[in-house]
Amino acid sequence: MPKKTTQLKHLITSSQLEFLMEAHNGISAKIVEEAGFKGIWGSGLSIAAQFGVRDNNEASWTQVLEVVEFMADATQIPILLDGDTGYGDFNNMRRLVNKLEQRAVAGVCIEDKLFPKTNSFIDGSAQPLADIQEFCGKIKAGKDAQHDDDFCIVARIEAFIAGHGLEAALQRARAYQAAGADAILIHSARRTPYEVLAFKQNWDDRCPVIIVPTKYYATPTEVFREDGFSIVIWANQTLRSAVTAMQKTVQTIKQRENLLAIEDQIVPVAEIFRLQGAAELQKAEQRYLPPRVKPAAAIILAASRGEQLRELTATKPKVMLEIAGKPLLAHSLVAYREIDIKDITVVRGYQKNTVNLPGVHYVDNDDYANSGELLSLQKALNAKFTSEQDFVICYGDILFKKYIPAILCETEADFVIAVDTQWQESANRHRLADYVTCTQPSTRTAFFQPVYLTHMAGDLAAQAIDGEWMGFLKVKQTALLLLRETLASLLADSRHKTAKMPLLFNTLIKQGYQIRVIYTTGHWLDVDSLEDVVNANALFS
Ligand code: SPV
Ligand code: MG
Repeated sequence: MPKKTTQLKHLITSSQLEFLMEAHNGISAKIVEEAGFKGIWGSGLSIAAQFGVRDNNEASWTQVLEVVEFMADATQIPILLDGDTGYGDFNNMRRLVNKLEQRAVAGVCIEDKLFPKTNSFIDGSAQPLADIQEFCGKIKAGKDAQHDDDFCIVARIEAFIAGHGLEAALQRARAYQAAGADAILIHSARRTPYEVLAFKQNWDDRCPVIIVPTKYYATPTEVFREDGFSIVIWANQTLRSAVTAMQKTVQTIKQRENLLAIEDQIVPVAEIFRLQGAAELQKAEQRYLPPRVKPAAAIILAASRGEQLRELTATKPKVMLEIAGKPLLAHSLVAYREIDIKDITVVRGYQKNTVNLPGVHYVDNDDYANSGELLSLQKALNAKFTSEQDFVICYGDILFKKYIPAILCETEADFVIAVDTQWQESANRHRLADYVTCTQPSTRTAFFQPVYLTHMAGDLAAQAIDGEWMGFLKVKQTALLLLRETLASLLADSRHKTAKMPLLFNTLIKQGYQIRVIYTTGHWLDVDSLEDVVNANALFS
């Protein structure tokens, strides 16, 4: 595609009638381009209006420059900026031309009035015109300043607007053309095109002539084509139609206090995203950003009653027992959410209707009385899990510090478990616990080398024990299939219906898979007995 300056030059010099359509910001420029226009009119009136100020140089020239830069960034077609009077004398004009070139604006049109100017349609005859020689100097300075030979400077003649006749307009036009103008814009505020037609017929085609038929809009475009005009500028209809639409929409919303009446009349938000090029950014993100890791999910196994707690669990399972003012399960939910695990599935069974904390997915194991943890886990996996995220499996009846699941999530391995080195406490109290033997005991070297589980059981000999499993298992997304298959083959054997998690671990190990161990010490509590409930409350007091 040719440079924008070259494109504009071609439009101006082509032998056929061309059109520039007004735009006043990035999105309107894009809309003009998508409609198929070959060029854009950066209207001074419209740019001022979108700022909410008057067309009297109230917006500074650098503010206009900012807007036109957004317009140029948003489009591939050339922009002819309405540069008013050049915002000063010849020196300001030179700087303007350079700045426009730097911002990929293809050309500028300056009008022979005085700074600060007023829009031609507001009391035009009262507006003094520039001195011809002074204006010629401005054109020359602009042409001398441009670095790109194809940058265009259009000289706009306001003689008709100011009430002067054809001869005055032609005299100015000749002088401006001789000073180097690439085209003449002959402006008129009449309802009929006769002024501009007379100008064109007497001009002798010394250089291309541009018109703005805002007031003589009823003239068939064929007339302009036949008379050999170079460009017609539709100077402000984009802005005006936007104002019509905005007024209608906001008035309706104000009256109805509801969006129903307008929703189908306006573009969807998706269309705004398209115009902004949101899809390109998404593609670029895939290319340049590190892959986005979906936060881990959690599965909390909470189907059993907790018989040891007797009457405390007569009407609700132990995960719903109050500890420090809220259900035991709620403590887990808080901890997980604090480490950004928000996708939480709870498997419930006993008195399931009482397990009703908000913001979690529930999966029911209605056969809780005759089944074990592996079946509950299988139900959870079947219910919702896909291999898009890692997940942590844990029991619902434990209290823990959030760093424990957090460390598991950060550990790069298919299966990771947390093991408490203070296993003697449980052993001394003769409580049920899952003890582990590992590839190394917890020592300084174990801190630097990965440790793996070799066996897990409730009845290991004391000398074989390296710690107690805390009830947490992190599974990497890539190991989901393996976990599903292993569970399926175990549970296909009806003897395993009541099986617990250690069977899963030992089976995986037997099959040659590794279960990484993270040693930590304390900071968790398994709530199994009345004594545990008391201790748990004490933890928070
Ligand atoms: C503009 O669009 O700002 C113009 C053209 O200068 S007109 O408003 O028709 O004078
Ligand atoms: Mg203007």
